[in-house]
This record gives sequence, structure tokens and C-alpha cells, in this order.
Amino acid sequence: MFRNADTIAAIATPPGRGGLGVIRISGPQALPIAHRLSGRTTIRSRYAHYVHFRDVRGEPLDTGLLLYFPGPKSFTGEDVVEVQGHGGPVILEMLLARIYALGARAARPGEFSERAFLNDRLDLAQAEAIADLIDAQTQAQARAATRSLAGEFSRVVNQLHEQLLELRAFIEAAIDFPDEELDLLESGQVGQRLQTLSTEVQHLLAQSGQGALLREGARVVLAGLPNAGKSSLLNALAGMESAIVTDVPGTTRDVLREQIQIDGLPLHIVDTAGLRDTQDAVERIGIERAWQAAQEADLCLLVVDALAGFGAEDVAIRDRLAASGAPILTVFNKLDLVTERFALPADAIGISARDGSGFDDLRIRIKALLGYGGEAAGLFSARTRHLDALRRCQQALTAAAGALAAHSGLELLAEDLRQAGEALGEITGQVSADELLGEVFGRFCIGK
Ligand SMILES: Nc1nc2c(ncn2[C@@H]2O[C@H](COP(=O)(O)OP(=O)(O)OP(=O)(O)O)[C@@H](O)[C@H]2O)c(=O)[nH]1
Ligand SMILES: [Mg+2]
Repeated sequence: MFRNADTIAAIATPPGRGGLGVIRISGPQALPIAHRLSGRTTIRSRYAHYVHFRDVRGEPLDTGLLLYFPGPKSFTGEDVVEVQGHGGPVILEMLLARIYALGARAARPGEFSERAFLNDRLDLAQAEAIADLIDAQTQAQARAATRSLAGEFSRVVNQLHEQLLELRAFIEAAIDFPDEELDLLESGQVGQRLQTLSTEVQHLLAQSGQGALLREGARVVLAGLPNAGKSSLLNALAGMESAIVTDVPGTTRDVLREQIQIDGLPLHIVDTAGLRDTQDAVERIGIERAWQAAQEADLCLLVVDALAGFGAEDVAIRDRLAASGAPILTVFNKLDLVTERFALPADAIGISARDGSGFDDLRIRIKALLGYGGEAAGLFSARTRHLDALRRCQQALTAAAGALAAHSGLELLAEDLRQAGEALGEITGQVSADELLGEVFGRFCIGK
């Protein structure tokens, strides 16, 4: 248990005016501060006291509720007091100044959650889920963060961690009793358990990839020849006239972004200048930026005018887009203008940005190409940091399987398993370097 900490305080409600404003105090001085702030001599635990909050001369500052949550069964694991006053910025600052004068100091961003983590009230993945829940922009993100906060992600990680530890203990025991070493290896048991673990880590990695995609969203870049209908497509997807649309080729010069969501998945749609050779200096800059945007895309939609067909210039654009490494979906637009039967190439899709046909298919294809299974997948929120740790765990397991196959000895195998376990431990914070904690909690806002 992490003791002798100083007492911290911060406004926990968002800045601005509201019916209520809450100040949270945590640490050994929380209760004495509450006594002096309210003038009450008895403060019951988990009971809403209606009190006057008083300044240094005993004059009332505000009236409101005082709640006391004794540690260790509080959010931070320490004594916590919640001061619920009126939600005006001036009155809250006055209350906070009084609380500082009584012995608390200002909390750093994320410090409440950090204390909760250090006191084992939350693991690291759960603490991150609090930030994700507060920052959620779609309902799907909020639900995924709630699942992580409830510990669903951590539970799977911990189960894998335990299985790994068991296998390692088994192998280390065999190192100490060399007579049994051969039996153990020949039984094929170790190989089988490694295989199972590896499959489970792979599965978790796929699930976490979905969670990270849901949290971070994806960049979808619209590229193609001038007049293909990129800006019309952006407007249709965004449901508003965001980009200028004209029949003049070369209308769009800047890179334009709109945020939409498909089935809870946040997408940043990027409209770009039509790609062509041009002498116009401004348009050339726009085209350079278009290529730049394509470089950073998670998915490129190559928009083609169906009436004009897929020509040599489209081939050249497609090849250059392919170099960015992102998947490419060819979208034939203006199908409403095509009168004779249109033979859509395999893998391509046909739409009309004008009448909206083909958009359901388009959305399905976008989700599929980004590897998003939809909300039904029971996602939890995950971060790049988690994916990175899972990948390192997977690599260590592969190395372990290699060591086993090459008969390189149990010591090497045990070491690989140790590394695999360490990678998993980083996710929940069982193994955590100080800089990792700084990195995670420093991104929180004050009062969390
Ligand atoms: N009939 C029909 N016309 C369309 C459709 N989509 C776009 N257009 C027309 O095609 C012309 C060009 O559309 P834009 O959306 O400006 O094309 P763009 O690809 O953004 O063009 P640049 O910005 O010049 O690269 C406009 O006159 C649009 O009204 C469609 O699905 N059907
Ligand atoms: Mg345009």
C-alpha cells in the first residue's frame, strides 16, 4: 500500500456554469479538511451531509453536500471527500482555494486515477478505460470503454498471463530436475500448450485491433481524376454540402476533412484535389497534398467517373496509391448516368453520389476493408500500446516454439516465456516502468 502521500484536490466537474460543481479531495488530510470546511464535528461515512462550506472567518461560502468515503474502499483507495457545491466557476475556485489553505494541494492531471492504480483499485488498462469513457465520441466507443473499465479486457489478459506463468513454472521445475527434462519434452505437452497460448494471444490481438480501431477511428482518403465526384461523395457521406462541387475539373484544391461514423466506427473522410498534370501553381500544391494524404490513409477510395470508364490515368493513380500500402477500393461513381449495362470489375463498387444508390454496399465494403466487425463483436476499448505489447508477447511465444523445436534447452525456453509474460504484464501494469505510468496518466485531464 502506498502511504504518506500528500492530500490532493481538484474540481471534478467540467469548467463552466452548471447546477452542481464537485470538488474531489483524496489523501490523509481529506477528513480533517472536511471537518474544518463544514464546521461539522461528526461526518459519517457514505452519508450525504447537507452543510455550509465556510471560509477562514467562518462566513458561509456556499451550501451543498459533503460525502466521505473512507479508504481503502474508495475510488483512490485513500480517504476521499466529495464537496458538492453550486456549479459556478468563481464559487468553485473560492471553495478550492479554501481547501488548499486547509492543507491540500492541486492534483496533477490523472493523479486520482494514478493513486487508484497504485493502491490496486484499478489496473492500468482499466485506468485508461476511464479516460476513453470520458473522451468517447460515439455510443459504441462508450460501451467498449465501459466493458474495459469493468475489467473484461484485463480478465482475458490476466488469464493468459497465469497460463504462461504455469507453463514457465513447469519448465523451471524441469530445469531443476534434469532427469525428467527429456520426458517432458518428448511428451509433446509443452509444444501443445505453447500452441494453444499462441492461438489465444492471436485471438486477443485481433479483438484488441478492433477495439483500437473503434477508439482511434480510421482515415479514408478520396482520390481520383478531376471531376470524378470525390467532393460529391464526401458531401453525400457527411450528409451536408461541405465541399464545393462544380463541373469545372480542378475544383478542389485544399485537403478537406469530415468526420462521420459507420456503425459506431469513427471515420475521418478526406477529400483531395483531382490528380492530373497541371501548370496551375495552386492546383499543383493541392495535388501534392493529395498524395501526402494518401500516404497517411488507412483506406483509399479511388473514385472513377463510370461514364468515362477506367482509363490509363486511373491505372497510374491506382499503382501510385498502392505504394502507400493502404487497401484501395475502386468506386465507380455517376452510375445514374450510365444507360447501358455496366460491367463492374470484380472488387470494385458502383455508386451514384447524386441519387445515393450503392451507399449501403459502400459502407459494408469500407467496414470490411478496415477489418471492422461491427459493434456486435462485443468490443472493449484498446490502445496501440496494448497491441504493441500483445505483438511482443506473440513474438516471444514464437521464439519459445522455435527454441523447443531446435532443442536449444529449457533455459532459453523459460527466458522466452518470461519475456512473453512481461509483455502481457505491461498491459495491466503488473510490470510497469515509471515512464510508462507518466505516459499513461499524463494524458488525463485534471480531476480524473
Ligand atoms: N450525374 C451525376 N453527376 C455527378 C455525380 N457525382 C458528381 N457529379 C457531378 O460531377 C461534377 C464533378 O463533381 P465533383 O464532386 O466536384 O468532382 P471532384 O472529383 O470533386 O472534382 P475535382 O474537385 O475537380 O477533382 C459535378 O458537376 C457533379 O455535380 C453523380 O453521381 N451523378
Ligand atoms: Mg472536388
